[in-house]
Amino acid sequence: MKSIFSVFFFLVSLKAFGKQATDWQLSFQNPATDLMGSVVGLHNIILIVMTLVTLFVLFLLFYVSFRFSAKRNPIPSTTTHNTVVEVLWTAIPIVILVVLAIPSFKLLYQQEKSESYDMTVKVIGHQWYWEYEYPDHGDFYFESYMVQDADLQEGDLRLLTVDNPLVIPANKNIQILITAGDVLHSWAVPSMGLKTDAVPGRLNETWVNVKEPGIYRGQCSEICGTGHGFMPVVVKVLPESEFIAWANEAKNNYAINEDIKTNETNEEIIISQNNLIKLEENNL
Ligand SMILES: [Cu+2]
Repeated sequence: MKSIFSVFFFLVSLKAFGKQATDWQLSFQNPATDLMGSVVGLHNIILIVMTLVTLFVLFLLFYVSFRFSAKRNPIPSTTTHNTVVEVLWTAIPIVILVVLAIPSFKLLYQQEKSESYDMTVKVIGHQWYWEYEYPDHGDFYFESYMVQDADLQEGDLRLLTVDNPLVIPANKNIQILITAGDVLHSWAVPSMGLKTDAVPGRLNETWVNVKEPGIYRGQCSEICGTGHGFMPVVVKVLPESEFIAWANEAKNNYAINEDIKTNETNEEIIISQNNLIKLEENNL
């Protein structure tokens, strides 16, 4: 028995490592945001309530099977109604549901919006990669593809590594706008408590404030075709100063929508993979 407990605690302690799913992980990943802390808190409350309810019902089942078996209760009662008991078994579950609904709705609203935002990023799901836009930092955008098995470097996580992660600063309220270019996707990072559907033609909103810099991982969580399992989400959280440096560099490295606007002759359009396409003037 003791060894079972020690294995259990070893497995529980494993989840303290990393900001992604780990082997033999039990329960949630460590919360990276206050929001995820609240999600775990609500989960724990509901788990306790439902365990108590289940145990109570189980006890009743065993009790009636024992107490009112044919052997112990040869002449059954013919009672069919009991108003007090019927009111109780209707009212008590309603009270339990209302009590659970209050923190649950509070959390739903909290997940949807923050009071103020320091910056916005836009996430667009495609078959089968993510696209990230930075409207507040020069309106550049780039695409985030999974790194194929053959190209993985030492230490890279298979199916959870991308060429260009989403980069955001730590300890900032970041508005995340989510949509899709083709079919339904869902942008999910478990340790941040985020899972928002990416719906074509609709702009969904969520937000995040990550406390610690690091690499956080998630996956597309809405089945979107054959590549569904191959479009991981990787979020790199940097201290603010490093983020600003990154954004300045990224503005030059990645496609710059501004160029399209400011280029009067429209001779060059930079596409997202940094290839220059020369377009004939009469084609435009
Ligand atoms: Cu998808």
